[in-house]
Amino acid sequence: MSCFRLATALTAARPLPRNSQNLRLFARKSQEFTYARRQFSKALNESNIGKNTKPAGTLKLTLLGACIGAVAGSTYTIYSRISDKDSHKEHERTPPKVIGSLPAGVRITKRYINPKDTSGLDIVLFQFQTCPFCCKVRAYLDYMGVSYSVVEVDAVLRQDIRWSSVKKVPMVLIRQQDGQYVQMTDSSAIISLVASSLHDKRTDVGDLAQFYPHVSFFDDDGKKRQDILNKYFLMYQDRTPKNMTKEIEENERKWRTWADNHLVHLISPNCYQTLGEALETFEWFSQAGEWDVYFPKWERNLMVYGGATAMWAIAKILKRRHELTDDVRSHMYDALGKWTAELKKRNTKFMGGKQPGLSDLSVFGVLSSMEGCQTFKDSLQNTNIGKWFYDVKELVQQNRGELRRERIAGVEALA
Ligand SMILES: N[C@@H](CCC(=O)N[C@@H](CS)C(=O)NCC(=O)O)C(=O)O
Repeated sequence: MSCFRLATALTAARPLPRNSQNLRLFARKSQEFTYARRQFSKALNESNIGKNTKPAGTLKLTLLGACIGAVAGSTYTIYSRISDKDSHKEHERTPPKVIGSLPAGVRITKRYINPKDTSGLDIVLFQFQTCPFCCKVRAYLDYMGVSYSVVEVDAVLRQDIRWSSVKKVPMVLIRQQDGQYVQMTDSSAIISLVASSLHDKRTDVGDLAQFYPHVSFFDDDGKKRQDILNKYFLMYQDRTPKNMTKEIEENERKWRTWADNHLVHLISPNCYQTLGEALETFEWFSQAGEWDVYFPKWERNLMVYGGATAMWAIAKILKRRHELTDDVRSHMYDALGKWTAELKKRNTKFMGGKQPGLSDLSVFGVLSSMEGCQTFKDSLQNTNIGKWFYDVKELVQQNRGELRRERIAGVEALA
């Protein structure tokens, strides 16, 4: 399939993460090999072998060189095999899963139905309402006026994703033309896939999803990891829109990456800084996610009190991991200042120009996840983020489909 071949080429052409262990290992071995070769030539020169020698000496020298070369080559190969025995597994490529039908027992919580939606997409989003990654996906779907169904997953028990081997949200199931569902994980890959599909309605979404395989690699600690390396790339194939310049694409990728790799990591250490703030945050989650509507009281309370305590403890680890100082708010203010300074420099309403682009929607999505938290209120007072945030919010809300509830705690599905 040509789509898949292009995906293969794209992934192969893209550099692996610069700091990945396997690249370093490869570089080190190349250096060792080059060094060994240089040492050998140097030894030859210094020993004067070959100088003023007769033809017979040349033959001997050639044989000697060949033998040393063979021994060095074999040793190097054996050494490589032993020390790098898993290297053949380093670039495993796992395409998105396809499942025959919606898993039994999946309970749709609500739907957003937009009568103007022409995407032809049938999307089921598994989410936690206030997870920043899920907020990003919703911000994009809402802004683009795409209809979708939501399965609100209980963050503690996670019964609604029991069928899936991936236990993280957001996750989507999107109906292919053959009636099967392609399962896409990772917020940025989901957004890129839907954006690619909106751009290219002729190609089956299942085929486009093949452009986003998980690829394995080793991280700095030698741990094997997987990621969707193409997740910030839209698959325009040979139909790149005229107004999409390389500069715009690169800038979008830069800020989308920043939202995922930097901004998002500032949220937990801020919003769960103290046990009190963690509880307040979870009460807001409960309110925003309408947990009292969708879950029985005992489950809601478990999520609020269990979640707040767990996150308060985890936030301390995250703060250390991301090397944040005790003044966690200042990191948030700095990040928001960086974003607004860039907008000012560009002198545009949004990073995407007159309308929000993918990076606006990603940054907005991440920030909207903490809209009811003290951190957000403090950020409004201490930075200039408010104007841009509410401008994006207005457009997202304007374009969003109509809400239709499907599941109420203790009540069977609404007609
Ligand atoms: N890179 C992923 C991250 C998703 C993620 O970490 N989701 C969290 C919720 S905010 C989760 O599901 N955590 C559960 C777990 O790690 O088991 C994305 O962008 O979707």
